Amino acid sequence: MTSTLPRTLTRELPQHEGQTVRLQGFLHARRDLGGVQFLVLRDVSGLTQCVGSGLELPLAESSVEVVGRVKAHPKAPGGFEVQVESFRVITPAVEAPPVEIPKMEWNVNPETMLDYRVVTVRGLKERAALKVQAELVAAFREHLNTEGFTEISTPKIVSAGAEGGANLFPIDYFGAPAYLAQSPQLYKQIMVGVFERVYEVAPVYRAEEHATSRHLNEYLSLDVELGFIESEEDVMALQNRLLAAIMERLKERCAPEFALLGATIPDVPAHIPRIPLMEARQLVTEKYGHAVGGKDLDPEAERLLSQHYAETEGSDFVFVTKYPRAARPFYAHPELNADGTPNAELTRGYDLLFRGIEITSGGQRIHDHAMLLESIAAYKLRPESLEGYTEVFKYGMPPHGGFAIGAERLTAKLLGIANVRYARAFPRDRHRLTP
Ligand code: AMO
Repeated sequence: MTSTLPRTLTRELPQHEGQTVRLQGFLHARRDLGGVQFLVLRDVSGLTQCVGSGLELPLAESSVEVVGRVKAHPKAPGGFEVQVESFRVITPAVEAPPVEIPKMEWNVNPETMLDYRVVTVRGLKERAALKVQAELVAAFREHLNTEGFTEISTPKIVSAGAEGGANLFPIDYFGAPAYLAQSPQLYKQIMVGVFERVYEVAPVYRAEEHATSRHLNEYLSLDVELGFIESEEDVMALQNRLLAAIMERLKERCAPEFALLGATIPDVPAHIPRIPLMEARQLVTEKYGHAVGGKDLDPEAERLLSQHYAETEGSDFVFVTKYPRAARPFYAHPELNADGTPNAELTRGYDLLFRGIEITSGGQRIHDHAMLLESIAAYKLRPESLEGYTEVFKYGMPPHGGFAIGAERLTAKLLGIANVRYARAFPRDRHRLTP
């Protein structure tokens, strides 16, 4: 009674050699060779080659069911083939897909790939990138849970920006002005007063007008904040442990995805190298002759600094520390002078570079109420617009800090994907609101 067989997944075939199994999935590819038909069924766990004859095959991407015997076959994907005993169309495709999924090549005609994303996202490489990101997020949660963190959920409709700058999306909130949240920054700090150690996994919104390979208008922010710290060193040490745990889990669970994309999982050094921003700018200029513009590192400087640490210390990661006040938001804690007074120029803010690109900003935050109000004034922000936030600093907020990882940037760099848009299922960019 084949219909009562439980569903078998492609990855389980080796356990069923010689037995009859029932597979369900999508018709990935089909070929007719003089009366013998080959069909490739794609399920969540991989591809199964099935062989039959006299079958009426539907259009590609139809969902189908195959009942058949499992036979070892060294040339088939996964080393097993299924000899079809019965074949059934579950839901037929009513049109041929606009792109042939098995022939799709990564980043070939990227706009078409994104226009037809509802189908192209089924591609093996496309879904591998999203699978790796899902595991990465799971590892993020898992590790932070073991360190006593609590997951929070903060508003995405807000009354003021958190990061400064003009990249806010305005919305109409029942006639009142509001914005899509740029970052959970202010709320995650407030929640340190509740749980001491918190994290959030949620999309954030940035109205960046420019189209680059590293900017999205909606991206997944992996946010962390922890209280009772001594300095930003505690925050960097946590991020170091977290990254090691994430890479461990990816090694355990995503080897096939990395192999498919020809990418390698980095080793995370026990102590990721650190360099103050000012020294980093100098190093890049002296060693590579690159004059760094602005107050931060420009993309070329990030690439060169990463190259330096890969070559000299074998590290794919480097923390750039002690950011100048001019390159940090109002909430960044000042660096302290030897006598304990606040330094007017430098902060305890840092960035983390990974394989040539910034994947994180973080640091210690101001927790002293008076110092925070002074900083808001110095940045010429309207204190009334931040009252809901500054209020909490009247009530014993401990020294705290945290960071945010851009999930798409980390995923893209891990997998050698050239544009962050391919590290998101349905990217939003300047010209793309659908699908
Ligand atoms: P920041 O604005 O630097 O810091 O953002 C943190 C990280 O988010 C990623 N990122 C982006 N990814 C894709 N598209 C974008 N437009 C984009 N903008 C930023 C980057 C970046 O390093 N509140 C602070 C974090 C903190 O201090 O905790 C913040 O949001 O990987």
